[in-house]
Amino acid sequence: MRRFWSILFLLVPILGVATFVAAPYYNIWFPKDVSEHGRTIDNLFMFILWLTGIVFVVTELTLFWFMWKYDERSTKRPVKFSHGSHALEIVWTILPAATLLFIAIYQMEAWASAKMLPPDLKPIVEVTGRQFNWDFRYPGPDQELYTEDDIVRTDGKLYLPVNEDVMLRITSLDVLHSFFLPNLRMKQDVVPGMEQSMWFKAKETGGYDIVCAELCGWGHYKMKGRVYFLPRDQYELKLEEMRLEQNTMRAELPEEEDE
Ligand SMILES: [Cu+2]
Repeated sequence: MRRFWSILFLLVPILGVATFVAAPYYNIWFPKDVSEHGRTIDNLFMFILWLTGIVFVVTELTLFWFMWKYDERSTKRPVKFSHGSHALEIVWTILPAATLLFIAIYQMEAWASAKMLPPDLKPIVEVTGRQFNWDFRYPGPDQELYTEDDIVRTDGKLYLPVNEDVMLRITSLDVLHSFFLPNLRMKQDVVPGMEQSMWFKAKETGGYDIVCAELCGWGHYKMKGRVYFLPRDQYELKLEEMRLEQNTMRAELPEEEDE
């Protein structure tokens, strides 16, 4: 029991690092990146992870070493109190400040590529978050949103063209949500009363998760969807299929009776 606490504290960096090393092998690491700009985001993440990881390990090892060396039972010398050191305080203020400033400058390009330079495109889908679903509105054949021929879907499936810059318009009907596409490394807060945009280019076809990343009420956990990236021709076929489906449903609605 003598060295119990120092050993226990040593386990923190060991298990902490082991978790990160093992995570990719147990498939609890990042999902596959299928976007054009995702690599920039991942590189930035890894850079910050290494930086903070090294600081974490060094701090934890120092803590362990102090606990081990100054164990109260093996050290009989009385404790000496210090009233601080100006030099030390300046060092531990400037070092983190300089590091944070460096990260702030270093990340600017990644942020700009993802959020600051929208392509000159019209939104091809409007995404609406509501408790607890993602609704999608596509422009119909006239290519204009908010017209008679819009296609509105509430089944949580979003269809987009692959290998093309895509612009989305994102709104909320009720509370704060966050439109998160993990495989595209994209996340956008959705604020009621505001209109947000999101743009990206997917490099691979397939179906990927859509999640809500903002606790938005009791059903937050089930506010999920899927985004499907299709080649241009299949995407257009899908739009046409959804349009016909919508027309059929509208035709089947009972006629309003005149009084
Ligand atoms: Cu939500």
